[in-house]
Amino acid sequence: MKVDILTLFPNMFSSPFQESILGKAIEKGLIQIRTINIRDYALDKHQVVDDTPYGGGQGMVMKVEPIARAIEWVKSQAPSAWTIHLTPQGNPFNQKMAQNLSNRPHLILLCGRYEGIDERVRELFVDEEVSIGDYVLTGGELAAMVLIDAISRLLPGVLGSDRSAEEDSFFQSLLEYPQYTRPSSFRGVEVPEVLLSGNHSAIERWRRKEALRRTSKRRPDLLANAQLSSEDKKLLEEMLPKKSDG
Ligand code: 4GX
Repeated sequence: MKVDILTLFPNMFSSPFQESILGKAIEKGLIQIRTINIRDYALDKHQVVDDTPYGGGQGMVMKVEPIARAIEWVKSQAPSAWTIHLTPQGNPFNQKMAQNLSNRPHLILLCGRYEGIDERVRELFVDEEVSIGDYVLTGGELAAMVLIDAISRLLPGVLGSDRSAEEDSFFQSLLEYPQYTRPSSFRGVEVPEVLLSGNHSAIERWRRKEALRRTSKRRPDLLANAQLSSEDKKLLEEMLPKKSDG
């Protein structure tokens, strides 16, 4: 997958993409990321990219021409690239969107600053607006990184192959079950006995039940949309609330 990031702050992207899983994916060529400085596409000699809003009001608005020229430059190489604007006005980002976007060969991520971008950018060049949540960032850069991180781990070869299979089916749209590793006792808190039992079907059942417990307690909205088997419904019914779930 190719990703072009249009930003006024390309340096923000250097270290997150050098580390760990994302760094390896880039090294392996599974994902190609470029940053494009919108300022390089400004037309005047002072490379101005913002201006005061028509109608008055606070702050500055990103000018249409530099963004238009930057997008058109990318599109001249990749006409079918899909252009996303990161903004709190967009569709809320979720795993389903990450999955759909992971099938696109080329993304353009447009990161705005100030009070936003001239509306004509959206009208003429943007295919989709995406929000990573109901809070206000200082710019779209961190939101773009969130998208890239969530999408990259779904690309073939980025994680172990067995990982994605599990995610797809059984545990989709449930919260995760609790995890433990050694030691089996820490400051008087014991690892649940079943996990030490070696009884794999009992372990599976316990994990499913704990995932259901957490989801019903913390995110009942997710449970309403989950595909539950009759066994799941039985597990939910026999469940007593646990103190540790609040
Ligand atoms: N999920 N921001 C965009 C500039 C801006 C201001 C007003 C449009 C209108 C964000 C988010 C986010 C901060 C990116 C403001 N754009 N992006 N930026 N939440 O908060 O994606």
